[in-house]
Amino acid sequence: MTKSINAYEQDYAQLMKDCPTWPSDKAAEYCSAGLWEGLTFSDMLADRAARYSEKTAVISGENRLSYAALYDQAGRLAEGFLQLGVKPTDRVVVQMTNRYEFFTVIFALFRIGALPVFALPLHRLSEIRYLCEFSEAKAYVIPDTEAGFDYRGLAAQVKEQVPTLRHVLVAGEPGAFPFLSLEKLMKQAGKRHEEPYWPSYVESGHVAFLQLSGGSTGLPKLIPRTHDDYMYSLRRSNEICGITEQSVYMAALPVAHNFPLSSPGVLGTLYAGGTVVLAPRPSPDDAFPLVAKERVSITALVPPLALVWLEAAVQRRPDLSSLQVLQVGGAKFSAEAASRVQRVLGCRLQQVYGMAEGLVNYTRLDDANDIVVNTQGRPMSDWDEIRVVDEDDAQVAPGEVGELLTRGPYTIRGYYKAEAHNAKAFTADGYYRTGDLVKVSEQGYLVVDGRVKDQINRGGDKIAAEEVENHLLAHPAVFDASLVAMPDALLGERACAFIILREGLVATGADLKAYLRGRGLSAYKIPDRFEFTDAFPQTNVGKVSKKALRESLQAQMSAPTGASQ
Ligand code: OOB
Repeated sequence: MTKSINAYEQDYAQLMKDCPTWPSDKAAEYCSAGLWEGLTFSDMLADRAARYSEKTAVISGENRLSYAALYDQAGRLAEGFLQLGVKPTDRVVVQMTNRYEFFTVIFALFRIGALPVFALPLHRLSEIRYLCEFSEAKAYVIPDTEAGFDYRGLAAQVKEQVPTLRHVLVAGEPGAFPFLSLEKLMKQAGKRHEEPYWPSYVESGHVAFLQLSGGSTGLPKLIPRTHDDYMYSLRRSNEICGITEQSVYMAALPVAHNFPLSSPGVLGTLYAGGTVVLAPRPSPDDAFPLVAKERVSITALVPPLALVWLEAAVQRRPDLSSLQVLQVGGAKFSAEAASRVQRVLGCRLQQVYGMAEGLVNYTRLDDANDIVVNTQGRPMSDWDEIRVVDEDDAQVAPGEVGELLTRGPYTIRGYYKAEAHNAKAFTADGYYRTGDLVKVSEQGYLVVDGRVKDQINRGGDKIAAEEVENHLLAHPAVFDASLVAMPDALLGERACAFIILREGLVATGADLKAYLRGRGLSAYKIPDRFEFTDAFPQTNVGKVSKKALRESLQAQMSAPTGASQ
């Protein structure tokens, strides 16, 4: 069943061809500067398990997993995956809610050199089918049910529609579905996972997993992150955020998202030997008691949740005395709300402006209040290179607004299997075009001022306009569709779809919502509002002017009789 190590060299060579990485001179520089330390995730866990052994690594509901238990379970699952035929470089779509199995699964896959492809809990048939097909996933890992949703039903549909998908594995009960539970897989594996049985295929320069991009094009892009680059971002994030073995990090956001995963997030915490607490939901009802019970010292929220916490804390006066740092990021946090955090929650605010492609900016814990409240931080590393440019890629004057370009030791050089797109999304000298409009202060702090990418940031959830437009265009009554952001007091932005119907055909907003749901699009991508019109305003080169659409929407929304659906 298992090939010799050499046989996998070809598989790795193919994988690395599909994933553009750093030019060799840069890679050598990052190595010799000690940024890339040559550690794989599997080695990291092995080391922490030896060092921290019985210390609690992960708390999730009634389950408390020690470092030793996490290592042991990951090892047994790894053996189980190998026995199923999952081999180095194979892709496995992992859609996990905030349960401890997220960790046993991903460390199992890291160990055999298979690549987790991170899906989000809210993803549905449309997204998962695409991820499985595009990554040619061999397996798909799900929870049984969560928050009233049965992932097994979704997986049954995916399995039927994606013939290359061989296995569905369930955290919890497979029920009547013909899927294998992780527990059973682990039991079957027995003891063979113990050293020195394990061959080591995995190198720290290899791609460790594929992360999902927020996207701005029709189909989501996959982000290849290596052990070396990600580990560096964890180590540096830990330094900035003061994460040590005493830290208790609570993941309130979905754990597979890059922010709670690595900034410094759950992986940074495990790197430091701290304790991870998984909140089933981020609401004050669920999260406040957990903070008090487990003495949580740091957590991360998107702005709308931070607003909800601020509101709830004023009313309930919860015990948040252990909380030292609240990180807020994923979307712009208003200065007004930012200025209330310390007073209301009794902890330090840290603004985090990051992206799954790499670059993460933090305000520092000892920064003056003015900086913490009014900026989105500065790059975590002196090795991050940033440029702020105008439409012709010319550098703007200091302090002026322009698009942020970046490259560095943990920012990707290209998406997975996306040659044509990469040519546009990266400059010839390897800078990633973030699509964000920023200005940089004299001290090097960034303020996010808007965006040029065609994306809606719905309270941290990213919606690629083109993806939703393509689904709408498939409706027989829709002649043209254009999705734009509309301002929202809680979420920052929501999505509005402008629709031109085909002559003589009718469809209401409710019809189109139902249609999108029927196509398996996840709920957060379903437009919040529909506007029907006869024509779209155009730019002078004849493209749809989304700016004009946004302006007409604003005008309607502020008009006293503005109709909405
Ligand atoms: C994080 O990652 P993604 O990949 O979901 O989204 C990245 C985009 C950025 O390009 C920017 O448009 C927006 O999200 N964004 C912010 C922001 N943080 C992210 N816009 C304004 N202010 C902020 N603080 O969202 C992410 C990844 C790692 C850490 C934190 C966030």
